[in-house]
Amino acid sequence: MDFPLSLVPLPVRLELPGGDDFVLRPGAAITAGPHCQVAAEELAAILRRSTGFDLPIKEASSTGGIALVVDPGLVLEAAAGGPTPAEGYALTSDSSGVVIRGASPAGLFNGVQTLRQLLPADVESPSAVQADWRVPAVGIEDFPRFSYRGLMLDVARSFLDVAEVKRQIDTMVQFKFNALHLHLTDDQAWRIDIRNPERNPSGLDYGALTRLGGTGAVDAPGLGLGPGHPGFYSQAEFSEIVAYAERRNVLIVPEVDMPGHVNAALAAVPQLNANNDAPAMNTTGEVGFSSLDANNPVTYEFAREVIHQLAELTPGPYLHIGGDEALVTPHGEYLALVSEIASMVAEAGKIPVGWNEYAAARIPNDSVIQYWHGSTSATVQKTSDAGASVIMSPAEHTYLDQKYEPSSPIGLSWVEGGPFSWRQYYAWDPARLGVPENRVLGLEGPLWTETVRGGLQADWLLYPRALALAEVAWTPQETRRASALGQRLGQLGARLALQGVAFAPAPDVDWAARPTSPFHDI
Ligand code: TNX
Repeated sequence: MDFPLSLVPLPVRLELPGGDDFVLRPGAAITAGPHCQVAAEELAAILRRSTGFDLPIKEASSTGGIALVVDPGLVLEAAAGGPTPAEGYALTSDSSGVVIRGASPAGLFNGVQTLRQLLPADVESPSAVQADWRVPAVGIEDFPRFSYRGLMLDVARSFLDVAEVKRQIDTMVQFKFNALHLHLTDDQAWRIDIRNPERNPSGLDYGALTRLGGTGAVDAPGLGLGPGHPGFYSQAEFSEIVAYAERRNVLIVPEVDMPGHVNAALAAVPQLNANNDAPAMNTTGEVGFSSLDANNPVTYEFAREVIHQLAELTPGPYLHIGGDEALVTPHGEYLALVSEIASMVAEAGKIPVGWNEYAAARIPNDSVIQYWHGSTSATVQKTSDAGASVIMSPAEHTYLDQKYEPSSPIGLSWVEGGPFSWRQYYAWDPARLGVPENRVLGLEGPLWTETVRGGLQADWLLYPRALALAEVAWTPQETRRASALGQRLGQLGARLALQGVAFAPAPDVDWAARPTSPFHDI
């Protein structure tokens, strides 16, 4: 039986009772109970496109179709003894129909993604095709190991527009990722519109952040690539991304990187500099050369305004303030700046997130530390003394910007032990480095874009490695096997290719189909 071969992440419990398959036929309906409308519409949109069936969404129960239920009292035997899995679901199918019960709308949405993968790969076809729309008889109980399962897009070094970000969301959600961190600012550029506020004591022109800062992008001719893409999100566009993500159970975590990685802000807002002496925009790939000034009152006025506007645009609980690689910020000033900025985040009603360097500063007790590199001691200490939690992004297991092999046309290679195939991103446990499992919120795979030009090249570095990460974040550690994942990746290739995802066909996987390469212009 080869059907479970398309399931990524692998469910916690999968039973094959052996009865007849369910076959989806032209007259079938989707039955949606209370709180099921969004999942029903998402499922219907995919199924209608590829099957050509009408698939009306009905309230009353009918037979011979797909029934969706949200049941907050859902009991999963497979979760006995553990916490109530809010994102959990149960899926059963037999010849009479498919029933998906979610413990919440998010759980139901996850179950719908599993149903997609139980159907033939043609279900991902962009237009109607003839196929035998068969779902094997299964009993699935499923829930995530970690509640935070994220990817990061660095839209600062090279911009991805709203349509490209939405496409990335569409791709990631089928693997049950539920967080998208947007790295909105860096030395090279500033990508989020900040309005000039009514109360503006120093008369700063925030509009210049995007008017000038939005034109920047990385341009490192040494890499043999063209320049990065310029651009920025208006506040309305950012809200459009947030709403699109929210509907699909994805939390947007916006990042404004401070106090380092700020050259674009320094270039746009002269008052942030001593003697108003603004630097020129800088498009090199250098890191660690810029800093906000801890002794300049404008720094705090600026940071507060940016954080408050971003907090208003963000319904989710987290606001990421960077804190990495502030190599020219004197350490005492770094600690003072980060403490102050983190408390501004709390004052704006959000939980601060920062790269692990920031764990050395005084930060609110419920802060989140994103571990990427270097010493773990401050991170471990904050989780044990203060109750902080950790998002694991150890570079050697999650950095999606790294090359696959020395000959990869794009990707960086600074991380020790690289280059890295999907296997390396599968062979680790996020409960590590002395952080207890209950302090690990989850994991995130960052895609830095020094070498990435557009969404299809992003796909190439992300997939298949992000699939390994999706399973690390979801599936119990003891049931994961690399050889079994390799087989499932091969099957998933057919789906990704139909979706137009330009994944990298790893040589150690037997791919059912391959996409078009995104490198014709390199
Ligand atoms: C380090 S990871 C950085 C980024 C670079 C990345 C390239 C981190 C918190 N900072 O500024 O883009 O390496 O891999």
